[in-house]
Amino acid sequence: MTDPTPAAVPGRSANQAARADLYRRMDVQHLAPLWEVIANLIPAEPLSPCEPAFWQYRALRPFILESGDLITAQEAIRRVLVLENPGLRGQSRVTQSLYAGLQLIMPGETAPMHRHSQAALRFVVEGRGAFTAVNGERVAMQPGDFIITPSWTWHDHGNPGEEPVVWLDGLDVPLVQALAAQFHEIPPPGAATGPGARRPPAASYGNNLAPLDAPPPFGPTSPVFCYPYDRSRESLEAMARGCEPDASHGWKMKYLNPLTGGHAMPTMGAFLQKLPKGFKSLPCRSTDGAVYSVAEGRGRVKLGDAWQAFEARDHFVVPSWTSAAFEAEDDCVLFSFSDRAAQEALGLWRERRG
Ligand code: 1HN
Repeated sequence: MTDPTPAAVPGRSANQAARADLYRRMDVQHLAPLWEVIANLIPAEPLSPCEPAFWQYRALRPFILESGDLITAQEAIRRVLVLENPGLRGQSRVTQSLYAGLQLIMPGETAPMHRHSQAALRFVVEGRGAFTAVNGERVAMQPGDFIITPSWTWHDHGNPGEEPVVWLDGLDVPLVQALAAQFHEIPPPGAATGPGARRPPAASYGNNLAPLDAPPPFGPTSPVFCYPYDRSRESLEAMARGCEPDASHGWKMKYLNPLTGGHAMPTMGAFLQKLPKGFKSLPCRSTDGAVYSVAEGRGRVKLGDAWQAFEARDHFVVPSWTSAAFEAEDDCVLFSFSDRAAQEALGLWRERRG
């Protein structure tokens, strides 16, 4: 009787010992055998330690406010509670490629200016009266606004208002780290913001006009750095009046760079979608792990195998290639962001329905 398993092949164990000896001798030359690891390097489908996770805003809000009593925005630089993926603890990651956190700025505070090569996006969760400035140009932050801080632009935040203001930060920190392209700079003492050469303010791009012959002010990033919620909502409603909802995504729109028609940012895609009351989505998975912020409504999301109820201001993460399905109890509006822009640019993005 022959045993077909390789371990039973005559001479196998001697061969194994010779291999181990080879590995040991070549190790000093910093050489390793691919055949021992190749299956993990190219799995049949995306493989990631990132897990589905859910943050109920009602449960985490007291921690945000408590941090407001214990540390100032000046001292913290950025007072943020990081949404750490439970499968990636200690790494400040919400997915393999993305960072997410909830930032608090109290009335009267400012968060100091700096710039970095990592790009940031904001989605305002709670409160009015704060602003963020990009290269010295201020924009008011209202709940539901989507705001961009392009790579390597000077930015600071302030709250001259009367309420605590909280927003979701999304950054491409782990992606930039993987590429070892991290730079960070603070202004020299006493220096005013360095917006660099004079250029048209971002506000001049907000009405479907661009200065003739001017180069894009932020390279591949949208020159429009605030997408106010009321106008985004109007677009969603117009879409909903014009067509049937997609079976998986309802009515879903992406935030655009009007100069290119592509994603607003080169690394991250950001989206707003409406799920009508009673909607039950067809499950869907895609290669871009996404972070969601519930803007309006109540419903349920199926993350992998588990259903989770959500309401406005809750946050959750759908990892790469994890099936997600939605059920809307009311009309729901969901904001989300992911690394889809980078994946599409690299020809990697895939989606599978059902
Ligand atoms: C950052 O600069 C901000 O500018 C927020 O508001 C979160 C997380 C990691 C690194 C830099 C901000 C950040 C960050």
